[in-house]
Amino acid sequence: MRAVPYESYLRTRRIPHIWCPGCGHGIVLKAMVRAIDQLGWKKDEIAMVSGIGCSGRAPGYVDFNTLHTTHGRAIAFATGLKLANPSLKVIVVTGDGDGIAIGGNHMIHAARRNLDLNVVLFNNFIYGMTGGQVSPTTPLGCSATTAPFGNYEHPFNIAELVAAAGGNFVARGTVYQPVELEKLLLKAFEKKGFSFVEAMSPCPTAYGRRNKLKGPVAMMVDLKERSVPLARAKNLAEPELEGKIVTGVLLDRDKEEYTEIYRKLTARLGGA
Ligand SMILES: Cc1ncc(C[n+]2csc(CCOP(=O)(O)OP(=O)(O)O)c2C)c(N)n1
Ligand code: SF4
Repeated sequence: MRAVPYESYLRTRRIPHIWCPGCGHGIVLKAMVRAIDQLGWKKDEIAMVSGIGCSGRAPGYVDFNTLHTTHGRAIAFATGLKLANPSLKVIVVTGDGDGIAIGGNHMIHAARRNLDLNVVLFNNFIYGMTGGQVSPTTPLGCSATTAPFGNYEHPFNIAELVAAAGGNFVARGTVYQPVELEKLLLKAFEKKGFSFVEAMSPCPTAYGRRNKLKGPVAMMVDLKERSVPLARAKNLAEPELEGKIVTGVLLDRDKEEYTEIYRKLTARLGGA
């Protein structure tokens, strides 16, 4: 059988993966690997770092330099890695729990510093790995093991949070539109400075079953119906955007990158 072009990036001996049937995480990983393949990056120049969660398992399946760290600390490890070796292309894979609950402070400060990291957050609205607890993106009223009568907390709009914190690039895509997602990832990976892609990825097991979304296909249809490209969203009033997922490039700018500022400072002080 003919190998797909990006297959050399995969640790095929680790497959089958652990993700449930219908989980969106594999689609996000495939879009990432296809984007990397288009960029022609060599395996050894990439470091993929994750925390803990179903999303955090992604680096186990790719043949890059990989680091599976502790829950919420992927960005902290990635920061050290990037500062020690700025030539590495450092990609962080995280979940809505890992990246924006326990790891939220690392996220906003890495964005503020505009450190040259490529962060991909797999947003499935729930703590998938631990069986379905509320996360900071669980929609109001939705059911979770820790909210049996419905979630009574407002969720974060993660992409807007990160854009407000700093960084150079913020985008949002869904696994229902994998080609579009791949294009967004490609742009993010090419960007110097902090880039962030929020990839909406269904969790049929811990979120869908509990929220009357009857299976992976229904969850895909839900993503399709709720997605609105940014260009169209700009013509809609706020109430019309309630519950919608705005997709596309939400922020693209060119602030000076952190390791460059740092190197300039150390050079001025007579360091290496
Ligand atoms: C310090 C610490 N606290 C809690 C946990 C338990 N834990 C493991 S994964 C996880 C949540 C994962 O959710 P998310 O990051 O959204 O990823 P998903 O599994 O949904 O992809 C939690 C709470 C842990 N491993 N370490
Ligand atoms: S529990 Fe949810 S997030 Fe985890 S592998 Fe299964 S479907 Fe995916």
